[in-house]
This record gives sequence, C-alpha cells and structure tokens, in this order.
Amino acid sequence: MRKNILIVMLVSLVFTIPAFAQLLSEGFEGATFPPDGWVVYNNDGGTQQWQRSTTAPRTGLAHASCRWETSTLQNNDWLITPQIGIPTTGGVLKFWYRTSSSSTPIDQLVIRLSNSGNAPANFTVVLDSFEVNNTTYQEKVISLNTYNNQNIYLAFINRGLYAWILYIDDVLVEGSFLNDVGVHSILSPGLTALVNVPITPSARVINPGSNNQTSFAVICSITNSAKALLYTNTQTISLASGGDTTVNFGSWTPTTSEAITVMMKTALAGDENTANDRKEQTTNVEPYIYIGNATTGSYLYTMNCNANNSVSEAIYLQSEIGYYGSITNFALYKNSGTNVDPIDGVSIYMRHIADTATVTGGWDYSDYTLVYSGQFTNNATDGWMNVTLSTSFVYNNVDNLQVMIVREATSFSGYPYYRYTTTSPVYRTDMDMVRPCRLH
Ligand SMILES: [Ca+2]
Ligand SMILES: [Ca+2]
Ligand SMILES: [Ca+2]
Repeated sequence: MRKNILIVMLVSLVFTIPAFAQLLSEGFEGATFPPDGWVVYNNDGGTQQWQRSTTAPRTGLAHASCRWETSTLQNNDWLITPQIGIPTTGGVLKFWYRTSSSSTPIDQLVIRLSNSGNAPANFTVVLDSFEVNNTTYQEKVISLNTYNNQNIYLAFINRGLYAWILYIDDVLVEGSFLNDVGVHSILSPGLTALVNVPITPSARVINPGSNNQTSFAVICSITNSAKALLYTNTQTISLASGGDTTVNFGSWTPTTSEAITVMMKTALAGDENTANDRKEQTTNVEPYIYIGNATTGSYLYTMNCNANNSVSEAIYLQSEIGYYGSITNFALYKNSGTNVDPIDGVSIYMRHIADTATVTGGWDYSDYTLVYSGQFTNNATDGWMNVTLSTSFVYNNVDNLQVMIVREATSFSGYPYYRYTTTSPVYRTDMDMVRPCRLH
C-alpha cells in the first residue's frame, strides 16, 4: 500500500508543468568552460578568473568558481551569459551562490544586465550587488519583468576586495510566452522497436505559454538512414495554458531491421518559443531484444527441472530493454541438456516494478499478469527456447520488468541448463537476477 502511494506522488510531480519556459539552464556540468555562448573577462589584471570547479557543486559534479587574487587587488572578474530573449511576462533570473569562507574580507557579487552587447561596457544596469558570507548555497531570485520582450545578457561579477572563493551553480532564466507549445518527450517508440510488431508513436506535449491553444498540429515522422520517409502522421489537439497531454499517432509496423529517426514536433502558428517545438531520437528496429551475454549454464537458476516444482524471479532493467509496446514472446537460452521433450506445467508471469534487484523472502502473484501457461519449448539440446505468450504484455519503458517462472511438475533426468548471469551481490538460489533472455 505504501508503495502505491509513492507511485501516485511521483506521477503527479512529473506531470505538473508550470506555465513558463526555461530560457537558460546552466549547471556547469560540461567539461568546457565557459559553457557554449558564455564569456569570461579577467578585468583586475590578476591571475584568477571564473572557471569550472568540482570542489563544491550544488547539483551534479561541477559549478562555476572564482578565487581571490594573490595580492590585495580588488577582484573584477566577469562571467557573462549567452544572449537571452526575455518573453512576454514573468521573466526571472534564479541562481545559487556561496563562498568558501565567511571570514573577512567578505566576498562581493554584483549582477549586471546589458540589453545591447556582451562587452563589460555594455552592462549599464546593476540588478543587484551584495556581500556573500554564506558557506552553504543560497538561492537568489531577481525579477526581469522590466526587460520583457528584450534580448539581454547577464553578468556575474566577483568584486570582493581580496576575499575568498565565490561559487555559483544552477543558473536559471525563466519566463512565459503568450503562445508557446512544445514536445516535452517522445514516449513511444523507445530506443528499440521490433520488426513486424505494430507500434503507436506517442509524445508528451506541453503548453508552458500563458494562452490556451486550440486546434494546433502535432506531427510525427519517421525516416531511415537513407532519408526515406517511412511514416508520417499529424494529430490536431487543443491544450490549456500550463497543461500537458499524451498525443497518440496512428499505428505503424516496422518491417525492416534498421536504425530509424523518429521526429515529433508541434506546429502552432505564432509560437514565440521555437526552441521546445521539436524532439528527435534514433530507434533501432530489431527482430529481438537480447538481454545478457552469458556463456555458462545452470540448472538451478531460471527454471529448475532437477526438482519437483520450482519458482524463479528475474528483473530486467528498463535500460536493458529500451522498448515501448507489446512483448509477445519470451525465450531462454538452453546451454545444454539431453532431454528434448516439452517441459510440462510452466506458467510465466510479468509485471512492472521499480526495484532494480530481487528481494529475499517469499513470492506472490500480486501485480503479476499471467502471460503464458502450458508446455515450455525444449526441442533441442541447445539454443533459444521460445514461447509465444498467450497474453502479450504491454511494457511501459519506464519501470523495470520482472518475470516469474513457476513450474509445477516432477523432476526429470537430462534436465536443461540455461545460460545465466547473477548480478553480485544478489546471489540467491530461490530468486535471482537471471540473464540472458530474449523478448519480442
Ligand atoms: Ca552543477
Ligand atoms: Ca581576476
Ligand atoms: Ca514552442
């Protein structure tokens, strides 16, 4: 029950879209400094300037940092953003700052704005100027409403006299356009699609603008590496300000194993923020999804036919599957075993699960879907042993996939050894992370 509550909370967090667009978002994670489009000036004649540091990131691995000069020089170090188009309403700058020491002399940070060029002389507006003696990160929020519908640059200037080391992280500029819709993410297909299995391309579309929008087009097209158009489909939708929705396009069945490019975009007449209109990804169309590359077999894991009755559970990670849609077949790789009679009394169950490893203890059927019941294929002494599921399982490409195999029958000689990999430290004989398997 506790688990269900957690899931509901996560979903509501993920699907709340505030009615503003991110115009600049910089966490200084990239190896290049200054980041693309940013500029640094060391205007105090010293040796220190703004740089990337991994000493004290607020988020991620890195942040921007500027140290005192070795003399008693007053710092004059500039870190300047790329040009930012401030939209119609609600323009705001947010960033996090701190110093390496609260002792005197105290650091001084000045925030300036230019609505012309990005040379220091252009920054005629002082937005804020304040001492920094906090040694944990604090957020600064500065309204940019005065500069709506203008193209601006922002400068972070280290002006401490001698002082310590200034840190900045997570610089964000937001604002609302009147008319702005976009594609938040491609939901389907995943990074893998299956040959001859229909897919329903789908996208999550958002309206971060201030205006409600009616009857605008959302387009999906799929091309191959030769640029041949394999599929295109247009849906017309309406979306209230701050809203988001899943748009499902018409079904399509890939027929060839190849890499395809999936493009989804919104086409709203008069969209003032085209940066969020389009998403693109490469999807590999494959005949099968193979998980694991083990070469050794075990009779104990996966499906134990050396005992009367057995149960096993395995978790396959979303990162290993990367597929959105119906799973219609499940196969294990038989490494050896002289008996080639079909294996009686086998039931296969599947469920979505957030866990990344199986847990100790008993097993139960909760949340599981029975996808197959009957004889398990066993028609050779080695090779993939495949069953076509009686109930296909629609995999969401978000959670991990848990598979439970229940065998209710007596043991037999010449039993199979299936290829497997245990994921240390999750070594258990009753429940285990087992690879490989094959899905399609
Ligand atoms: Ca960071
Ligand atoms: Ca300097
Ligand atoms: Ca847009």
